[in-house]
Amino acid sequence: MKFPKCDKTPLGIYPIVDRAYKLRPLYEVGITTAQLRTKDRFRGKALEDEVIEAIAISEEFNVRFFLNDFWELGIKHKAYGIHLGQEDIQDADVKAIFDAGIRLGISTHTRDEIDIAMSFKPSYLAIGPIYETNSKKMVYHPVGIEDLKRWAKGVDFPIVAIGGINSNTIEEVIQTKSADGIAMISAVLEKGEISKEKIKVLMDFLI
Ligand code: 3NM
Repeated sequence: MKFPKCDKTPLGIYPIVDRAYKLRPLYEVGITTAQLRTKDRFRGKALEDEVIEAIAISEEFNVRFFLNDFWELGIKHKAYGIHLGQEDIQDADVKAIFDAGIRLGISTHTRDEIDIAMSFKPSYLAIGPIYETNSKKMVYHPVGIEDLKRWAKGVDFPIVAIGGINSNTIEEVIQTKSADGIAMISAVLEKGEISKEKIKVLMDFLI
């Protein structure tokens, strides 16, 4: 059981948003990978509607859309991929995700978690937090650039770097040549809304 790849184009700048309506402006400036991470904001029908909206917009723009956590809804509505944390991966029906032909991304924070994630043969694995971040309560020290490089050597799956990456730090992450994707929450926002200007600046680093 090996999860499908995410096609040959690098995942690139990979914004994570909390609302489906924030996806369209990302796609309008050329983002090709994104994630919806609503956490506890919605439940029931409101959550499902948000997922349906997110998948519809992503299909319209042919973007690789990953749904965080809600793997049953991801299967039901045919998301491009599902992203799970270390605990979620233990509880999820990973075979059902695989059987649905959906991609799988897994979060990791330590070398041991990388080994656990690799045992699932995912489509990518995320490593973080690379730097300090205020966007998520962190239990681990930042990984840093050197460990990112070191850990990446033993990983033969695409890596997504995450945590504290912004226009000041992205260059250093790119220089490691270890990350296929660079995920970020706060760096694409201005007062909580998507800033196309900030995204354009970030995307320019990848050219
Ligand atoms: N996961 P920002 S760090 C959602 O290390 C998330 O697994 C992380 O937000 C991990 O780009 C993180 O604002 C927050 O730092 C990323």
